[in-house]
Amino acid sequence: MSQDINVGSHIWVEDPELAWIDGIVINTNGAEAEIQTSDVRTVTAKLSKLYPKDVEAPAGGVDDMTKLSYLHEPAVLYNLATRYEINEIYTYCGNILIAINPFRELSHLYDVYLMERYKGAQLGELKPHVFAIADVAYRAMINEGKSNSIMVSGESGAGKTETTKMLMRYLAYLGGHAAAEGRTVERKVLESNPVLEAFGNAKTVRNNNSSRFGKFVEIQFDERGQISGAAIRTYLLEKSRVCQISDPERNYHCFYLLCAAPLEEAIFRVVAAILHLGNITFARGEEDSSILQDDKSKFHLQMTAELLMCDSQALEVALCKRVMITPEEIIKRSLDPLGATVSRDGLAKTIYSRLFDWLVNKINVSIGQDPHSKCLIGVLDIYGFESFKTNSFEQFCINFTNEKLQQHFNQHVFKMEQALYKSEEIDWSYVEFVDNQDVLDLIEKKPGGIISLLDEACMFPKSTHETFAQKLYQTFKDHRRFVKPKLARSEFTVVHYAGEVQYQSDQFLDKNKDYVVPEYQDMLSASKCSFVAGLFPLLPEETAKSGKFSSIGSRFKLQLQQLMDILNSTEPHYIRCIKPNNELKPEIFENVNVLQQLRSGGVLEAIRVKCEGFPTHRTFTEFLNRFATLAPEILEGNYEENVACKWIMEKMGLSRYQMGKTKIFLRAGHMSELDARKAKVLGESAIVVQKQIRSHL
Ligand code: AOV
Ligand code: MG
Repeated sequence: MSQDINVGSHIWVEDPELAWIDGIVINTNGAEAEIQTSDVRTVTAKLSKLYPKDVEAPAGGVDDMTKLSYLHEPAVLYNLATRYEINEIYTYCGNILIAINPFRELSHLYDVYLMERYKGAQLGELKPHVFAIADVAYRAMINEGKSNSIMVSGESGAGKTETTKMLMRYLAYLGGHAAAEGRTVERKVLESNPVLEAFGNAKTVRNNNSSRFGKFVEIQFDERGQISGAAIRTYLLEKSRVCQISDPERNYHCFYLLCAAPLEEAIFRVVAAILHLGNITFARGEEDSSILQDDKSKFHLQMTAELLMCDSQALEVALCKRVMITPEEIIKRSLDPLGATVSRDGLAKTIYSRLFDWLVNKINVSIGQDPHSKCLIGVLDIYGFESFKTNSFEQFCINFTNEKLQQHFNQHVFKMEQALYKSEEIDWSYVEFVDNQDVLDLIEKKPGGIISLLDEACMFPKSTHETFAQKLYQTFKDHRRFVKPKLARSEFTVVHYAGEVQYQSDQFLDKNKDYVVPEYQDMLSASKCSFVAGLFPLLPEETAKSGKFSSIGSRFKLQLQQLMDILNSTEPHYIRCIKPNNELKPEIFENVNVLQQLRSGGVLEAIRVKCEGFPTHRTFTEFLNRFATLAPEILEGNYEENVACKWIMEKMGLSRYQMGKTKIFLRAGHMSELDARKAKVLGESAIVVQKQIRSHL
């Protein structure tokens, strides 16, 4: 860039506070430049660190990054900031949509009138919008008979869940049953959102309505393109929140809803029981045993038992004692108050997660699946990358998920694009990008990855979190994505694609064990409330006895792999949500913060690939099937397919495309241009035919 920079040049220069600031070069010695910044300061910087500023850039920014005349980090950032200021929260980057959280109602953006306008419109014809992405996915599914998926990503509070709801509303609009009576499938799908949010969302420091579970909604369509069923899959609900919250965070919304308006219904019995359960406290009894602390605790125990319709005596024993089975005998060991508290929390978490799974299942049954559906659109709303002061097993799993999705994104945008160019032998110089396969290996490789080592530790009775951490330090001492923090005894750091995260391993072992204490299992499956008993179905004799360890981490890994398999069989679309500030307030756009998200989400790299590359490719046959009408003369002659494709492009005056071995590669904008021409030609010929018909009448 530096060769174009002289005295008088308008440039961007790095700034510690604003990330980038614009200015004019007032002096240069060939290696460095003196710059007057727009906030009237004089700074010096290396020429190689400066970027040219487009002085003719449109005042309101551009709606697609690929239209920027200078494509670099400051231009991208400035474009987003400019647009955000005038409430343009959506911007394309080729066919990726960037959505910046407005933190204010923009209801005019989502009304039915607008939905109607986006219906069938070409991408880029109207302003960038979530509806446009959903529309593209829907058309692609109809036209190509292939499943599509829309992946919404971004950090906590960036707007993923809100975006997902808009997508679902629009898809329901497109595939809805206009004149149907009663509650249609699409209504039920939409109505599932508030229920899931009540039980799966909570206030956190990052987001007042943070999803504490991952969600993949699979909307099934019939051959007429109407919604015929749906399935909601959920991932890893954060169970610990039921018993452990740090101010100012809150527990799941449903607990407060219950307090605000007590409801009869079996579900709320269970929610209320969990609340009472949490109020039971223990004091030290004889020797190392524990007893209920006071009359209040006795009352709460009584209430819990009543609500769960189980025996209060059995509940008390189950909380305070633990049955130990040794080869010789069965002993009942007393738990000390701390042990009893841990046991109480374990029970609360188990009941809550069973309740959540039950709800999801109930919703799925009520919506109904279409076993004949061949095409679906999947919408993925999964927890964003998290890095807190203390990060535990939950953050580990969440960040693992994000690594997986990042790889999918990388693979799609970068690897597949490049591999294709290469196999088609078209001219393409490689674009560097950060691959994260090494982090994934570190986490999930079998054997030897962190999850495997954690499972081993869980199965070995003598291990503690410290021995587990030591094992990690030993195994990964030379891994470039693993760091042992200074003086650490049980913490470890993973260098994720989006930054370093330090994990506290102390609860990893407990949290990885998926285990229901048999006493609880027996007590609850014997509940007189059929709903409660139903949450704890009797286990087959062997599984109950063997006490075999089942690992949450490994099961989650498997679930994630299944999700990736589904995603890999679809045509993906991406929406990158950005959180403009950490105050959760409108009109604040923090440059450094946004830039970090653009970098870590791979948006900047994707922009480069998209612009430099060829966003659309079609086999020669596909291309001719679609556009032969533009040059009917080629149907007469006996041309080779690639010659015919070239002919069409030249006839339309389009250049800078490339011919591969089997495919034609189009630049951004070519496809819509061709489609528009085709529509015009078809319109004209329809008029001719109509005229002919009329003349015969
Ligand atoms: P998240 O899903 O990405 O976080 P949400 O979708 O819950 O984030 O968005 C957080 C909040 O931002 C919402 O409650 C809204 O107040 C506001 N918001 C987001 N998008 C819009 C929009 N398009 N228009 C108006 N307000 C919006 V998490 O689930 O925490 O990762 O785990
Ligand atoms: Mg969310």
